[in-house]
Amino acid sequence: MSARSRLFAACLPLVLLVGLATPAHAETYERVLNGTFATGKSPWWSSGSTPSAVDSGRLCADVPAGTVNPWESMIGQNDVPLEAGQPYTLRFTASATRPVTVRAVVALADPPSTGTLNKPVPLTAEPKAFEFTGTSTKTTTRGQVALQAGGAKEAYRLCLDDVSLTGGVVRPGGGWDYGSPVRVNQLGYAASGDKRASVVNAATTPVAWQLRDAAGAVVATGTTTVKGDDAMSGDHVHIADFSKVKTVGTGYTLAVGSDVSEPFDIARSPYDSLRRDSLAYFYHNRSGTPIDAEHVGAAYARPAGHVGVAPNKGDTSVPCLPGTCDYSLDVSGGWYDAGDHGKYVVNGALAAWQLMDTYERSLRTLDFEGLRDGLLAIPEQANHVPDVLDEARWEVEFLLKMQVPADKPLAGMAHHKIHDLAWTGHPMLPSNDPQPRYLHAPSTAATLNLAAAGAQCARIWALWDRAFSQKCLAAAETAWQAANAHPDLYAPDEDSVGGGAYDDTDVSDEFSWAAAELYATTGKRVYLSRITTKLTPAGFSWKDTGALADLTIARLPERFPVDRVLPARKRILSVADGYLRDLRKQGYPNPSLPTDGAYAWGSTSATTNAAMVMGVAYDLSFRREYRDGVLESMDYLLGRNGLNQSFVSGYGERASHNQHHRHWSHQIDPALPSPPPGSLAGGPNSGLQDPVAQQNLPGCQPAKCYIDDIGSWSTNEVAINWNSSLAWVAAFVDAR
Ligand code: 9MR
Repeated sequence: MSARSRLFAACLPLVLLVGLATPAHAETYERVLNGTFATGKSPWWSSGSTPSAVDSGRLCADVPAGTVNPWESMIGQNDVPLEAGQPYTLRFTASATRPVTVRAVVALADPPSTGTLNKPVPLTAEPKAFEFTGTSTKTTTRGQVALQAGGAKEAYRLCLDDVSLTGGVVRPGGGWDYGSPVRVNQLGYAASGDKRASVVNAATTPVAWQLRDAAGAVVATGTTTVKGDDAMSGDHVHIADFSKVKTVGTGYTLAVGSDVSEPFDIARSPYDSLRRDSLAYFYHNRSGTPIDAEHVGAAYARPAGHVGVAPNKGDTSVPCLPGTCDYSLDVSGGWYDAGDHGKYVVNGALAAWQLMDTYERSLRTLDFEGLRDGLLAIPEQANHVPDVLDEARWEVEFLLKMQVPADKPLAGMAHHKIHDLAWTGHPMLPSNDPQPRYLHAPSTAATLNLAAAGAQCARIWALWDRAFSQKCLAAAETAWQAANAHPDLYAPDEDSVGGGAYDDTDVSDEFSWAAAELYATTGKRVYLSRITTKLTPAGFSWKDTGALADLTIARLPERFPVDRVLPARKRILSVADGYLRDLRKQGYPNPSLPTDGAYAWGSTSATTNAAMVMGVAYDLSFRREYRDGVLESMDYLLGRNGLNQSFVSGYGERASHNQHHRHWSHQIDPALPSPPPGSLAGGPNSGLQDPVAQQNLPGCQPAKCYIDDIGSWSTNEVAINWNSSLAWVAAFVDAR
């Protein structure tokens, strides 16, 4: 069940009540998106056999002859919410270039495809308006509105306009129930750390709280402090502080009146398994190798993806997108970026860098667990190299393959990305992906990120594998030179069919970060003057890497001039102070407080990246408040938030488990697994860029713009750069 269906099940009595009290058709909530095609085709689709496009403001489809069943040729829209027992009215205008009868259908998108209505629609060349009614027998977020045109004797053109489906009593964006108003870290609190809960409560004076053990006995009491209105969530919040309790135990709950939190632990090492699970994410998503049951268990084992075994085209010889170059490269391996099967150098280099930085931190802070061979269940678990490095190398090897060979035009640059020609549907195991895949044109940003990760790789691997280290260094320096020769090859934002764009038209930050890494590794003065960026409260992301220069300097102070080191340290402490202030002033402890009041795509990674900066500040200063800030950021991620939601699968009673992923697709195919433990959902995103978010979240407060539904790629995807950040922070909070 999706979170929303669970919610509907939970509020069924309420819905029924409202339903009974409401005369049929009293509510005219619109349930289809873009029914006039004013904003183009999306989110409408048509069957593979039935090409369609918007033509003079209508959606027109070329229906082929030769299909048998009505559903073999369709135009439709998915993710339409339906409520059991509610009447719906479907209206539309349609025409056909031959006199035909098609069917108008409102039904569940997935088997058993239970229907709300299924009516014959006689069409002629003259556009005609139709109206049908029906009652839904199911409550679902996965309804479908479609015209079924299969079975045509001769081909014709079908056009559709002004589609509307009205009905239901739950206001679009409404009907949410977030469970207990007492919000805790649903995994648990470190016995030695602060322990706070956020409580949604309208009272303007403190209220009493009780901490209960697993048997229900009260072990501590106190009163809240009133935090007041929380801008990002819209909640009126109190804070309950039970830091004084240090007794280790499981099954604690916090009660405020009759409101009781989800259960949680107080533990000496609550993050021991998250540290490993957040890193295991990467093996699960390796491309070009079978994922062995011996390492992941039978449910997650799968054949190698994209190795050239049909129906895959294989990444072993991938041609350039026509018109960009005229060769093919072996770009097998690496990690799939996210819920899709694309592989992107900009993002891959950042994720690999963050894993390698986790290693460098472990080395410098003598965190032996982080250096352990055998930390992870991966094929390299007994090769006498720290597993976190083995995992990062899997990606770095791929990044190196993306570099343009010396004898080709733009030699030394890195191809921006490789991905499918068209988006594939769900579910789709990597080994079943039938799409042609192409190398996209080289970009300066990809080249510089390769230079940065390559330089870091060279430094780190000098200790473990000299030949690989030298290979990384050569690639990094070549990339640097190539980027300087071609400083403005930007990846375009419109290149986002079949894969993400990762577009960026300002690469001054990438130059600076690459220069910092290259200087740290080589000590060559030419790089020093090219470090031009600073850490600011805006932090860093795949697009903005300038802040990473300061993190590299702080990581390796002995390699930089002191007049670079001192200001970098100062900035890190001051930005971390700002994150702490932002965390403390809010009702929920998120160190990332966007200045524009909107959460961006992947907002949980803004949280983990801010936590990483606080972690580095702790390493520089040993000031406990920074460590507390990182721990409290974990509280936010693991349930102490406006949604009472843990964004990490497998961690917490109300944890995300329907993240957008091509084969962790249990929500749509029970034979497939849910995301494995330790997979971070992108989280609240004010942009609502996908139809599921648009259907279920309009009008949401920024901190509540999230739905745990596989169709919501803009709020609920997973991605390597988000999990690499979670892995860094999980290692930090786990380390002694
Ligand atoms: O993380 C990316 C986010 O910052 C962008 O706003 C978004 C749209 O361009 O793309 C995100 O990255 C996605 C990528 O383009 C394709 N693979 C999945 C990534 C995570 O959603």
